[in-house]
Amino acid sequence: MDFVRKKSKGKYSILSVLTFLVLLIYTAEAANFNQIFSSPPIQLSKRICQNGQLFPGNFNGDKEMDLICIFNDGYVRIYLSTNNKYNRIFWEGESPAACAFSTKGTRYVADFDGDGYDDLFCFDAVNGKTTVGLYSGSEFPNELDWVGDIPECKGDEKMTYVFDVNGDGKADLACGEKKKKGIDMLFLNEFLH
Ligand SMILES: [Ca+2]
Ligand SMILES: [Ca+2]
Ligand SMILES: [Ca+2]
Repeated sequence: MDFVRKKSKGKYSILSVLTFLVLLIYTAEAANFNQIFSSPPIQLSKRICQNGQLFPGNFNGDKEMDLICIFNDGYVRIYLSTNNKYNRIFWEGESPAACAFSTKGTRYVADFDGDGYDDLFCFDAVNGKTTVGLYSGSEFPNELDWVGDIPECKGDEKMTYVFDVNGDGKADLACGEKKKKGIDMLFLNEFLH
């Protein structure tokens, strides 16, 4: 009996230790979670991009992400991140690369020439028309830098993705079919300065 009791005590103590460790892990995870957005929110002085489509992007080459707002008619506004605020319009104007030519066009904001400034890419899945407008560092020029046709990605059933596949600093294009939920084709960016 003594032997059984001793064994039983050992078993309970191991369980207690395990329970304690599990609780400790959960508590640590909860503490980490609470620290992510625990500060009070920063109130912006005005509403940004009302009725427009908003994207993060970098338009002055620093590490802070700026904002670009594109309206349906192709009008563009860029707000630089300054001390975690977006108080001032840095540049605004019309850009033919802002996807105003068709409501079916999908806009992407990424760096297509590798200069550290994000650019505009518009892909119209219906007619396959693809345009790129390169940001100069101070503005979007009033003309397109590239116009092309990518029939392989054309069609309402297709999905397009823009990201830098090979890490050369220039955004590439991937496409696939919506119903298969995956990509099956890559187009590498061959832009040369
Ligand atoms: Ca920036
Ligand atoms: Ca660029
Ligand atoms: Ca690339």
